[in-house]
Amino acid sequence: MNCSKAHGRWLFLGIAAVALAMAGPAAADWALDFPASATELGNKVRGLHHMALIICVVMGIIVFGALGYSLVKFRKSQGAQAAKFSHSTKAEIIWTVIPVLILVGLAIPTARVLIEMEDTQAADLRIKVTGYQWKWRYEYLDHGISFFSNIDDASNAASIRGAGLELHEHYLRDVDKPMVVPVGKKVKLQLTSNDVIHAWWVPEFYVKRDAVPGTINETWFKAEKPGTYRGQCAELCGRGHGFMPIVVEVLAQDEFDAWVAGLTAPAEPEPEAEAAISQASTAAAGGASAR
Ligand SMILES: [Cu+2]
Repeated sequence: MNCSKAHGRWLFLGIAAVALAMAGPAAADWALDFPASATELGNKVRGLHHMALIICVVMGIIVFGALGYSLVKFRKSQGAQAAKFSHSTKAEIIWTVIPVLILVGLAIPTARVLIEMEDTQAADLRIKVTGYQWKWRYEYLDHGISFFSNIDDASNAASIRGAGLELHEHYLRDVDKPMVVPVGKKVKLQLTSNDVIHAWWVPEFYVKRDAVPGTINETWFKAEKPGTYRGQCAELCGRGHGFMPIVVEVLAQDEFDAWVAGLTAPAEPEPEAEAAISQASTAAAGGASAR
């Protein structure tokens, strides 16, 4: 095979690879950046990431720019002569002090946000979150409410191979009973697991924490506006890992109170059941007096 033929083949393979990469459906809905945050703390985390990224990019441009400039400007073919010195106290001080200043500049705001992230004190609401293969259990420690949150029936039915069912908008991202919280309130989560390690993750809250058996991990969030927020288990936990979504419903305080009242109100007995009970107790009393 001659050289130009080999070049042609490589060129063709290169063009085909680029065309394939651009043609996929993923290219249509790609996006940059993290999701918009639904919490104030999430905004701080996002801002921190952006700040660090900008510093890294600026440093990269300066360092690689200087490197590239030196390689081109002082190349041997231009008659450049290498400097002969082996130590320079001035240069060493500069390249020690500048990185230290950059790192301290990054560390101070980072530590501030990390401390805030870990501060679960003074919460308005406490929820114990337990991971199960493959569902979540939410226990409202201040309200005596507890329930399992399973993947929704429609997703479950459609996920069966060959079912031929249409996939709905929130396929694999919907549950039968979501976690419900009030807006603008600090919600403390206490996470653990019943079996293997899971992780509770809602991207818009910027919260992702492992649920480990035998351990309680804590985290918190305070949603700023009502709405439905979705997440999923973020720790590979077995066959059904992709089938344990998380949905958090953020409601206004009065709606939340109504939701709590609906779950905690004692169930009224059915009229027939009531009649049957009173009949049974009359019969029991009669039986007792006859004895
Ligand atoms: Cu899991």
